[in-house]
Amino acid sequence: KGYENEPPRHPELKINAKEPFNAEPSPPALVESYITPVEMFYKRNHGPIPILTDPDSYRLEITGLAPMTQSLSLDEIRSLTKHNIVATLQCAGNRRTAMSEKRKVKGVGWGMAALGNAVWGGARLSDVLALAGIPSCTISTASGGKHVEFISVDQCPEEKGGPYRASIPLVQATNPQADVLLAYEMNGQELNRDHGYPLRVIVPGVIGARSVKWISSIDISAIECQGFFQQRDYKMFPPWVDWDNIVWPSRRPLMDFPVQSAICTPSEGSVVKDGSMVKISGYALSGGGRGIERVDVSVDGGQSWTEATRVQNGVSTSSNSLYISDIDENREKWAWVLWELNAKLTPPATIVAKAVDSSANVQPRTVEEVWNLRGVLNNSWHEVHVRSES
Ligand code: MTE
Ligand code: MO
Repeated sequence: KGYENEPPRHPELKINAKEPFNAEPSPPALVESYITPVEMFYKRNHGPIPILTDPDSYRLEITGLAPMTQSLSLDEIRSLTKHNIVATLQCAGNRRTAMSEKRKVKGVGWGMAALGNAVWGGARLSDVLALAGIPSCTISTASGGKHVEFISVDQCPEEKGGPYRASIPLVQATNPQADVLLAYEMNGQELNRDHGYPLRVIVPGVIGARSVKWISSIDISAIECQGFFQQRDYKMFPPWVDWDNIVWPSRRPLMDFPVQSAICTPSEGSVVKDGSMVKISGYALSGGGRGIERVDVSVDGGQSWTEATRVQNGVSTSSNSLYISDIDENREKWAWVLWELNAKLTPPATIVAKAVDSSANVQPRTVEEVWNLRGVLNNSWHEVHVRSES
């Protein structure tokens, strides 16, 4: 079935599906460092990990409605200006299990750790597309190309259309400020097989599904990608749409993710001493380059709120500082915020967190408001319940 050559993985990852391999770290481990170590980074796959072990024979083809076609070697891509962008990749299915607990949804179950923050090193997609004769900030090419489709080599199940692919608008792909990368490094190391070796796309601020791994070609097209994951998945439907009345073309593919936050410590169901001070910590992020304005935390189920403190505002306190110093300007734009609050708890208590982004978007209060049959974009207020001893 093609799963004989999977790479080794960290034993502490929680496995949500084995074949294809889908796993996430524990919430406390996730917030231990601002930059997520590669081995603790969530892994989300739709098929076996392809074997692309010969970097010398690798070629990235650029085809379609571009002034010129291209066939680029890894060395040619590496010879372009290298950019280091700190960006949080988040799966649209993050927190799906909690949505499914309210009403069953379809898809691999995920806790709250289907995301990670890494330093991605690579060439700007806009620089690569310039080699095919497409200038910066192009809405349409002369021959009518308006979308950039990324095509991979991994074999997804037949009914899901073979090799994984996805597209983004050409204007975003060619906008240097959108920071779309063709990455060959993750946290200063060569990209590993799980995360897309030798080359992957990183579309900052957008659901993980568009950041195609193991990319083999780029097609400039008049229409958006017609593949399964763009047209029949990763779309958001209202709560009243179910499998018997779904009309896929009625909704657009998901792109920017919404404002999100979660409590990573203490863990759900923890025992705490009455009146003790407890450190509450978690993450917050928003899509589209919108930063986090504020994170509010409540220890009385949402009746009163206190603003949490940002603990690592992009300046790492750990050994990551080496490559942090190398990061391009405006480095907070695409990255999460880690936050904490010391609070006195009187169990039983319900801890709640909600974030506000720089456009004043706030998380919705309940899962019901955002429930959808595919279980995507659960960004409802996150709750953790703590209890007293005995
Ligand atoms: N690219 C390919 N080729 N195949 C895939 O299955 N999964 C996508 C995206 N790119 C996928 C892919 C999804 S849904 C997500 S969330 C991210 O990769 C996960 O990236 P990661 O495994 O590096 O965390
Ligand atoms: Mo995803």
